[in-house]
Amino acid sequence: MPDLFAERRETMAAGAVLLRGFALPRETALLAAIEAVAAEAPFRHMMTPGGYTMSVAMTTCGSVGWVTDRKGYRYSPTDPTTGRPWPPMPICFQSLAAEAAAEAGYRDFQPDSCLINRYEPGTKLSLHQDQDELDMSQPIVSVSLGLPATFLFGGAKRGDPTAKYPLVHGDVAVWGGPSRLTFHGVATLKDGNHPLLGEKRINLTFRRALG
Ligand code: MD6
Ligand code: FE
Repeated sequence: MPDLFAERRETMAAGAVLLRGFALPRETALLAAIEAVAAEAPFRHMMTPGGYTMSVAMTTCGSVGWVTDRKGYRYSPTDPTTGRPWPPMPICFQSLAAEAAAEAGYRDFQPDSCLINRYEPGTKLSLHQDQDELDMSQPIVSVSLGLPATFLFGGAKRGDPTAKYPLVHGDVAVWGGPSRLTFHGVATLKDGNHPLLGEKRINLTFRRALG
């Protein structure tokens, strides 16, 4: 089969690619699914172990969800705000994640968790590594929706210089292998109004959290 996405693929680093516009054909289903998840497991601002409230609001679907509080970062099978299991991962999420991973060269990606991040103008995500997952051979698939953002992509050490990548509605980043533990973050979101999402950006990050 011809590689239809080749011309919209950008390599950020070994193992890390941007698939520009990959999620666009699915935007309607994705937005409906996000609303359904958030109706069951509302967005919340979690606290870091150091006692700071995160400016980015988060929720999850899948069998486990990433949570943080004064006790630390971990994956939890239940939503701490409701005590109930997280909503199941919608089929349109699973297929998007698996197809994007395959497009980037990672076969058989079966995420068990999708962290949903909601940014409003003025919010940001500080430089971090995603290191709470058990199987580091699995990639992360990250979907950007709504307002544009600047993705900060550093190196293996916190102090390494960071490259900046604009991420817009529909872009998908797939990130694994030698890049899996790269420090990264999102710069302060600028004001704006997206035709479908208004004054916000939503990011979905799919992970294989349990081995
Ligand atoms: C975001 N993304 O784009 C936050 N992590 O809102 C992440 O923290 C992230 O995009 C690991 C891999 C890809 C990502
Ligand atoms: Fe991350």
